[in-house]
Amino acid sequence: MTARNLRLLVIAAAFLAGLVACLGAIVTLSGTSSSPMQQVASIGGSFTLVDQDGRTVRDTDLRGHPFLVFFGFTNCPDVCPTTLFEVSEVFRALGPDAVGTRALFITVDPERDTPPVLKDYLSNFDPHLSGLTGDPAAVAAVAKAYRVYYKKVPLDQGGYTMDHTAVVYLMDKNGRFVSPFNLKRTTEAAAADLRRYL
Ligand SMILES: [Cu+2]
Repeated sequence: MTARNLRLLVIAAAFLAGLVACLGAIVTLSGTSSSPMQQVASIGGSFTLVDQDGRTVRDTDLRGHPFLVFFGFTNCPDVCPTTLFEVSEVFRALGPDAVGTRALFITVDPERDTPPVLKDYLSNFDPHLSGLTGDPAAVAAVAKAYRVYYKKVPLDQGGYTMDHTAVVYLMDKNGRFVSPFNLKRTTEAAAADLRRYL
């Protein structure tokens, strides 16, 4: 690589970092403001999916409960199990208050993540976590509503993995987006934050 190319690369990286920082600031600001930006306010919405026990779950079933939502897939090697573990720790810290809230793990890989697969996978985590799946169109619609990107990526050795957005969303008891939910803090601080919305 020439010095010029390297410099261009550094400039591009700095630009992208700035862009990400800006977006983060927008999301954070509108999380606390009473007049959220239209775009951010429209995160979330109605859905009809199926949980790990084969029961139909609609967004309206969650009214009255703040909830966390994140998207992933059971074959995920790293980010998803880490997130599920961290969310499980938050629910454990909530103690009896955990019954007033929920966490939804929505698969972006409905082809492989059927209800029995989700049930088996979630047995490793806190029981307040629900795994949701559905037909590919229903999953695509809910991902779009949450502005989640996901894409199938073929593997060299055959099969595939999934690229996906790894944001955990905090939704209030009316199903409205509050802010991204920060898990990179103490479990107690995260639990206290969630408790405020009960
Ligand atoms: Cu993942």
